[in-house]
Amino acid sequence: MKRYLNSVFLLFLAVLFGNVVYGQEDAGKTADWKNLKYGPLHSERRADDAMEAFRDYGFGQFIHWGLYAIPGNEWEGVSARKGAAASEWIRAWSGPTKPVNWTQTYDNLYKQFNPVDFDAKRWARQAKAMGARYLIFTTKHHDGFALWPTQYSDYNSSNTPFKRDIVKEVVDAYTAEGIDVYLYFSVLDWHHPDYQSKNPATADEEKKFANFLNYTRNQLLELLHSYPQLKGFWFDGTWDPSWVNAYDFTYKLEKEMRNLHPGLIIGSRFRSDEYGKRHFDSNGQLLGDYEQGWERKLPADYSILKGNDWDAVMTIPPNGWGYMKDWTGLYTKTKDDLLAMLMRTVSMDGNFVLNFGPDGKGNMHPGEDKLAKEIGDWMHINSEAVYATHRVSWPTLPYGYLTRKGDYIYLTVFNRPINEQIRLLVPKVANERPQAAYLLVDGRELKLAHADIGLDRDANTYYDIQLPSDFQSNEPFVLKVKVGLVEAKEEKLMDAKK
Ligand code: FHN
Repeated sequence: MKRYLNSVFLLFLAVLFGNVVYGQEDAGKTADWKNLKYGPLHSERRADDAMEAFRDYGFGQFIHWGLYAIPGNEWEGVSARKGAAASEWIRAWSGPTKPVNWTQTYDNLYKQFNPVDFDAKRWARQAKAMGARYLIFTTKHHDGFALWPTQYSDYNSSNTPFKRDIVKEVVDAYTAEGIDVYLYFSVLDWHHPDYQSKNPATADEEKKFANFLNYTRNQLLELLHSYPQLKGFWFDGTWDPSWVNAYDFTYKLEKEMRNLHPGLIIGSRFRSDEYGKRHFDSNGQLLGDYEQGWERKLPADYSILKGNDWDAVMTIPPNGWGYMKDWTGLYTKTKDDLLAMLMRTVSMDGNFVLNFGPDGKGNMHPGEDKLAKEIGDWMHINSEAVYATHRVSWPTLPYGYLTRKGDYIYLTVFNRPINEQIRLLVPKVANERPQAAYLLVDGRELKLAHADIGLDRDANTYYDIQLPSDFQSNEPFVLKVKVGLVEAKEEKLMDAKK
């Protein structure tokens, strides 16, 4: 009898433990894919034109603009660096440096919002010259201030001295330049009275948060209706328990938006599954069309990405997406830093998105103008190695990054070898081999030799490209290699018997 009671008790513990862990954390135990009600809306990798265009961008521009541009990460000579997590978080300034009545001051900034230098066409021309193929633009950041005349909140650009519909001017100007537009939308909304971070716990909280969810849906459908040129949403501020637990609502809203706007592209930040999993559901499936997990950092290697589409969004200062007036004392990335990040990203089938934070008058930071020019000059010569290229399944090389388009493989060289010889590692199992090599910048053909070195047990065979001594460059340069089906078997000297 005692043994029977023991086994019942143990079974009870197992059930209790299983429910607690599985139900709340599902730590270690993953849901059965077939049983997930709120997993991905599509399990297949999208192959439609809109998604193929997304994969071909390579390089994009992010713009964070809003009321936070007015202070520019400081106020009346006091820097917010020690008090705000980032320049666009300045409303949440805290600690000893926080100005008196700061939140009230911030919430009245809209009364002085009048970016008289704002010219979306000028921004779009600059982005075009820089080589950006798409734009992610902030319609509303965490402070809840909308840059379009939304009918669902008075806290918007039409109720400022500026009055204009900024989102429309940006969408129109960039679209006219042939740059696709994605709209950034923060779910997190510090201004809306019914927003709450924690999961609603009372009937009143549930009623209020339901009202907030409805407001969010209304604004998103309004954006889809008002700016039909948009290609996708870039969601943010979706980490709070209140939104994470609204998985039934967000699942249905994603479905509704996709039905209203065929081809719409939504990343992995929008919603969670019913176990609170974000970006990837409880079975490791990507939630959304591409992974939005890389912000101010890049994956160490391709395997981490599991073959998913992805983007990497990057600030020029270490952090801070909104305008920062003062860059002194900060390491701000150079053109070569950013080009290395760009080529590393596209070599792993991602899109690299560089952030700009215009000031309160509508001008880019001078440091941003300088980088836009420098990057644009480089892209003007080398963008063939970026646009519509994809990952090469050859071993990575110490010299730089490999990308591929059709029968050409590009090597963007950042580390020029002392011996002036670039050695390509070509997997022996590959059915194609290098046939010719060129210097992209001037098209000259380079000496290419198959370095067939005897009894190597290597999985790869080697091809050497000789760099011309009369070609010197103080910036990254691109080698363009024609590849073709494996050449006829070369006459091999008889190897000495083993
Ligand atoms: O909190 C935001 C932040 O302000 C900024 O918008 C970045 C951009 O990707 N997203 C959030 C931080 O992950």
